[in-house]
Amino acid sequence: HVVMPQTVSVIGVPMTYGQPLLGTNFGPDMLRNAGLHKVITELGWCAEENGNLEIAPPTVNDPVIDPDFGNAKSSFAVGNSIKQLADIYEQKAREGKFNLVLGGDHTIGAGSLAGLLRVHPDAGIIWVDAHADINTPMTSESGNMHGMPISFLMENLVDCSKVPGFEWLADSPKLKPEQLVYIALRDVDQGEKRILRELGIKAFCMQSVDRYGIGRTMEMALDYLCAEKQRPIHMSYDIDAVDPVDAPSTGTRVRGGLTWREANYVAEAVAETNLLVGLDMVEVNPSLAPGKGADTTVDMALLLIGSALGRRIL
Ligand code: HAR
Ligand code: MN
Ligand code: MN
Ligand code: MN
Repeated sequence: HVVMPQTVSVIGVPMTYGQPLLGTNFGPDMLRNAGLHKVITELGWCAEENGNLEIAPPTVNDPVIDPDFGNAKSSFAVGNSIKQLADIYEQKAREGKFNLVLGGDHTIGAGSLAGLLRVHPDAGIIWVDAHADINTPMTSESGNMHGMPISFLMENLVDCSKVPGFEWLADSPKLKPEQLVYIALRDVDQGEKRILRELGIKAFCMQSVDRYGIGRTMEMALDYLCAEKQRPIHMSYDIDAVDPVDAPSTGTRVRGGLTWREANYVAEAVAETNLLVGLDMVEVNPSLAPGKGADTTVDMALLLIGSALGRRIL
């Protein structure tokens, strides 16, 4: 019963407070200036441009998390900003539009998922990333919130009412472990490994790509989410899933990532399901490899967006 939407709703979220490096805030405009709308319309979609959400910076007067509940840097600024994303994602999904969310750091994934789950509580999530982004404020060693967005959306993992800025998420629809699958993991913290194991979350790490190839890996991932019943899918694509050779301008590079073709194949395979209702493209930080490195990274991100929107080689 799921029909591919015809309009792509573009939402820029220039969030950078979920990690320590400035520059991820330029991601949305870099992608637009590099021809995002042309990519969308040439594939036969209508593009609806919503501009960038207003991201209020942290201030010294912001409430901070009680250390008894862990560390979550700038949670007040991050949480209040991504609440706006949850609301607009929900609205556009109800209108039957495809949500294309441009980051910004990966904290914005929590906003997309919150909005998505209000409309499609049974949606499937494909998280493509070098990292698992499922630290809680208690398990995180860095306190950087871009390493935490999934934990805030999981059932019974984080008490959001204890995290300033995230109170609104406390009574929001949550994810069950079986709704989530990872692709391309290769840098997972000890605490995260424990969470993945205890919750039984399905993860296809780079070793799976080595062993089975990307074709079989994606077949297994999509079967896991959709073999029993078709469900809407949201893909959250962290550009650092791609090998630093093809995506150098990002904050936490990890060697041994997806090749150019593997990265595109992930998006192509998901597009072929005709179940995709939303995509985050995050962690593009043009400031980190100015010039050629930034151009390469933006180009990669645009290609992945096109692949996810159904571009075919033949
Ligand atoms: N796991 C580490 C932490 O929590 C690093 C997270 C790095 N994050 C991202 N997100 N780029 O995928 O700090
Ligand atoms: Mn990430
Ligand atoms: Mn439905
Ligand atoms: Mn990452």
